[in-house]
Amino acid sequence: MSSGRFITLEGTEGVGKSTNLKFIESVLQQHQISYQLTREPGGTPLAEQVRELLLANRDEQVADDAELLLVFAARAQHLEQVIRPTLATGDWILCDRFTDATFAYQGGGRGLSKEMIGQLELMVQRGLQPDLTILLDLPVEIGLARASERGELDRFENERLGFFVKVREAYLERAAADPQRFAVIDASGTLEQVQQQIAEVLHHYLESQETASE
Ligand code: Z5A
Repeated sequence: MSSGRFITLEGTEGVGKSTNLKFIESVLQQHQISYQLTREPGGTPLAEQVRELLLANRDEQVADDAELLLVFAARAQHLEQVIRPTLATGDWILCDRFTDATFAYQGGGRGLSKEMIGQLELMVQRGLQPDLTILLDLPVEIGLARASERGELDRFENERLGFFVKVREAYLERAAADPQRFAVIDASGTLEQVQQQIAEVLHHYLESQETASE
């Protein structure tokens, strides 16, 4: 049985990831693709506990290196328990954030070195990469205004505008460096306009997979 495909969804605060994940699921279902929806940090009971540790507001300052290592600890567990076994059955993985978020938040936002993140990536992923990454892109001010409609803010959401500007730049830099894997979606339009773009990306990708398997 051939390996399943690994699709990730990324973006800064308020870009509409949760809203559009449901749309992506509906497209996969229309194509009768068997998939598992999961997220990072999280995706297993242990990794979800690490997520709680990472997102909680606390009086103690969290060291940037500690944050990075927690992210990768959760990822190692997620890969071992969910991502690799699922892909091995031929099912697809649809993952809400993955390592591009680490390069964007811990690399761009916190200023940690890309080389150090890359070393952890190699250790934990051993070469495994998403097959397709959909990056929802939006000016930070618009995203923060959208997100402000939500309730209490977590530790990341409490960051300042400049942090998210650097996160966005890091995402766009990664997308530019790997245009084969990334599809950058302009998320500033209406939901219908955004979903039209996502549908085009997915149809193109699904067609390419069908052609490859013929
Ligand atoms: N993190 C990290 O630091 N390092 C890592 O390696 C990883 C993660 C993996 C939790 O992620 C945090 O973990 C994250 C980075 C860090 N922190 N932040 N920020 P998360 O993915 O769980 O958190 P999130 O960014 O808050 O994701 P979300 O819940 O999916 O939010 P969203 O993108 O803002 O999506 P939304 O709730 O669907 O949309 C926001 C609002 O906009 C909502 O009211 C929608 O109705 C509205 N919306 C959506 N689309 C539109 C359009 N087109 N027009 C108008 N309004 C819209």
